[in-house]
Amino acid sequence: MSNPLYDRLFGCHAENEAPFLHLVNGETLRYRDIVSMAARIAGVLTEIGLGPGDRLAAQVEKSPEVLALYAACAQAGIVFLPLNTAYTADELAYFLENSGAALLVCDGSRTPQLSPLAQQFDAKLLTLDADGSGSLMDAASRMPTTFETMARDEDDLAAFLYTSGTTGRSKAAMLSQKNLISNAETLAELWRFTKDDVLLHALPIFHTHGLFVGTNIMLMVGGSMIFLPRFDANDVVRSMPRATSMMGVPTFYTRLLDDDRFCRETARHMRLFISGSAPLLEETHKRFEERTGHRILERYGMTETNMNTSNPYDGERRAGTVGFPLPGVELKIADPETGETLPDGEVGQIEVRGPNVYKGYWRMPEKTKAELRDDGFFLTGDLGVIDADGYVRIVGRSKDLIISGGYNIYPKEIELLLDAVQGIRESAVIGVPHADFGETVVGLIVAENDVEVDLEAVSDEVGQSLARFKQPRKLIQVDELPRNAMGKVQKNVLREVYADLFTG
Ligand code: MCA
Ligand code: AMP
Repeated sequence: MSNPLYDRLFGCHAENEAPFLHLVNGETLRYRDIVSMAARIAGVLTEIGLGPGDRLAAQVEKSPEVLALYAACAQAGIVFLPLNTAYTADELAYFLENSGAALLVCDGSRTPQLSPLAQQFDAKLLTLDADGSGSLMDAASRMPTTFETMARDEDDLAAFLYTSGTTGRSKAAMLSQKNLISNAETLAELWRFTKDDVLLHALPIFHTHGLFVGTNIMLMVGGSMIFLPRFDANDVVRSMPRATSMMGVPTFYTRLLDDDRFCRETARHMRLFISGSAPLLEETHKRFEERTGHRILERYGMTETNMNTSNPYDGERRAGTVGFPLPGVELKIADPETGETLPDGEVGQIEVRGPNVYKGYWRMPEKTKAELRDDGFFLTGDLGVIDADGYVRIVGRSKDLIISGGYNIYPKEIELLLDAVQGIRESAVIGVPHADFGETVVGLIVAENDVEVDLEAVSDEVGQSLARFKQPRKLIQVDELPRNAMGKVQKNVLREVYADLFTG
């Protein structure tokens, strides 16, 4: 029976003896090991009642078992919904309720907090710890190593990824099998990945970058990955001589450049360095080339679209640009107000269309309508321009978004929490330059009746329900917020005033 995603990424490796994952403890897992582990897990999932179209939410540390869980979902037709490990129980409650997940898989240490939530939202709960132990794998060990693959169509849903929004509510981007397959196929070819490649994998696997770009490409070509639990400069420098390629957010590259051990010799065997998820400074691009002789290949994507553009493999990798639209992807620059296409050289909103573009937001038809045109073009909220040679340059954002270390943070979500604190009249959250994370979060607050606010207490209060990476690094009390004639808060003014807070 056909199931394109499972067949292309996993089923084809059922007999493959080649290495798939090299772990920090020196162990190597072969492709066939992951495929049989996936079959056992799929057995567990169906036994407890999950079937095609059901959602499985997973908030778990990075481990080979998580990739097997992803494979199991594909094989059983279940929608895989990975969640950032930094999310708090409050954040989880929203995701469980909104997605209607039938099962939550979480780290054992979080069971006391998450078990009541799972009950509240009628989801079953199984555990999976970073070392692969827990109730999921216990049950899996009693299952057969084969599982009859569920028939699926390439238009069927494969995954949900939550992405926050300018209104403060997260939306689940629905990704089809085709979205994932088409993008991995295109990128593998464009970036010349083969089974001989060894990808240095230090990204999290709960986002597009680490899962659908890095991992899917390697699965598609049958290459292997040095699978690090997280980015740690020591481990990366030590492992790099055994790798051929790496994908990272700009913070990976600035951290490597800050490390004296990272030199030309470390990167001698490398074929390709790729950067994305946030803007790579031209200065970083230049310093990296000076240090290693390699020009980083920058690309541009989104949760809703996977990858849209890439600098060329051969040809000039132009610093400060995200390259050309991928084969099969249409990209235009449009007037943000009228939607009319603008001539090359003019700044406007980037819109994209292609097999990579998602199916809409789960149970949010109005939000889908606002961002996905009837003709299939998706409004990215990024402002860009196409230069005379066809390179796309991202020059800003029409959406109010902060990107810190590759994680997206929507100010609105934090402002709503700050505004709800007793004694706070209003707030504005902005991103300011930060040497390590690119941007970081600053909150400006105005008190009721000009009373002096206990900023530490406010920070603790909002911290209860916000993942650490979203929490303002600094809160500042101000008398008032600057506004334009329409009464709208002028965040650009605030960004200028506080520009040097972390870099000055
Ligand atoms: C960790 N912290 C952060 C971040 N990460 N704070 C702000 N921004 C972050 N990104 C917090 C920690 O909780 C900790 O808090 C403190 O900062 C310092 O932690 P540190 O050990 O330095 O952090 P780390 O564990 O080394 O992580 C930094 C990192 C990591 C390596 C940059 O955030 C990372 O791997 N980012 C990649 C994200 C990613 O994959 N994005 C792709 C999204 P405290 O000490 O106070 O407790 S997909 C996407 O964007 C699109 C589709 C695309 O185009 O790819
Ligand atoms: P996400 O919501 O995590 O999918 O983040 C997508 C956003 O990340 C895009 O809309 C861009 O604003 C940003 N982004 C991704 N890649 C790049 C890049 N190479 N340069 C600048 N911004 C990027």
